Amino acid sequence: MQNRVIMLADFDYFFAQCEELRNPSIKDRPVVVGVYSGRTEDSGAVSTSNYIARKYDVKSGMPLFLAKRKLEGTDAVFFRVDHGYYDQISDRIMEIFRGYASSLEQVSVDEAYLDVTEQVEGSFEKARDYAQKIKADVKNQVDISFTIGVGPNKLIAKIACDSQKPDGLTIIKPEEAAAFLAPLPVDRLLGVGKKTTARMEQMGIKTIGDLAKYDCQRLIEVFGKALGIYFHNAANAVDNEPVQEQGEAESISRIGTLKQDTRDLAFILQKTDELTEDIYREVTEKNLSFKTVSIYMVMTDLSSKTRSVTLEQPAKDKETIKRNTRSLFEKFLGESTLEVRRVGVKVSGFSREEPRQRQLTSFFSTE
Ligand code: DCP
Ligand code: CA
Ligand code: CA
Repeated sequence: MQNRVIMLADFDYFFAQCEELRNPSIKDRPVVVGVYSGRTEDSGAVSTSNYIARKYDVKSGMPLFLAKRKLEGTDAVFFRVDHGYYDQISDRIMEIFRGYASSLEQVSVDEAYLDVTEQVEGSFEKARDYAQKIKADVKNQVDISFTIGVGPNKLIAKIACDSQKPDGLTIIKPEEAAAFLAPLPVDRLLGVGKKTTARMEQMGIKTIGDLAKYDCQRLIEVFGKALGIYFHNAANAVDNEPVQEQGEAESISRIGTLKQDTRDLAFILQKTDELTEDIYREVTEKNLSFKTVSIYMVMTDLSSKTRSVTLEQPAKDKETIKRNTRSLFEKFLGESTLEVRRVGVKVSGFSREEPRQRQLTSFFSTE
């Protein structure tokens, strides 16, 4: 088998970068995104922060009051998490990635594996240019930066990606992989937590290199067959897991910026009809029916809103999207006095239409 070329892309300081994207003037200030519990003004935890805030020792998971204290005297800005908005940005980038890979496996809102073996003809030299091209394309279209790790498998791509952030690009060729892993502590491997680290330390195993040389039979005795073999292979940079789609997309959406801020329904619908054309194309390609239509808007004061309607029957036609988008906007404009700056349309609640004929055939086929 030809060697594989696998990439892991991980968006830089993602939630905070999204906030910078819609408020460009804050880019050179410390930015903190928090989950506010609502008990008191400052109770809650830091979700993430930009790299300027990290210089002040602000970390994910830290209580917000502590982050505030560390940033005292600076012009830091704090935001409340807005998952709807981050998902929209993420969806747009994943859609771009899809065009660059034979298969795409999204692992979280800000991470995806791309199998690009065919696209770069198995060459790690070509992979460097290819990765730069993907970065530039996303920068151009969405204006978000991210870090890429490239390796012969998912394991190496992931560890390569973690080794230099932000806006990094680390390429580990197959012949370099074992030496790259060797000096790292064992807990850098997926599945090696606190307990396993302690147990391995008792056995004299500290680094991945130690683990690679350790007798595989003995590992199986201590950790069981499956885990023992996995540790042995992983430490030796062996990982044959394919890059796999994680099932169907849960929604298809598009957003766009209006030429000017407005409350004019016709002007808004002109834009959403454009977005709908695009959504409809994808829905048709994937042969999906949807049960929910949603609209999304960012107002002049940069607050964002969504509204949804659930259909009585699953639908798959363009008119249903347009008609529901229209009535959602009509209703929304009646409730708000602000002007609209960006708009989005989303369909979700998918089912896949399978012709009856085919269901029967596959039922009777035995291969
Ligand atoms: N996140 C969170 N709470 C945490 C860790 C992360 O809410 N304890 C959220 C916010 C992050 C997003 O998940 O933006 C992605 O997590 P990452 O670990 O990839 O961290 P970032 O993208 O923020 O930063 P980095 O540049 O280090 O990847
Ligand atoms: Ca990230
Ligand atoms: Ca991540």
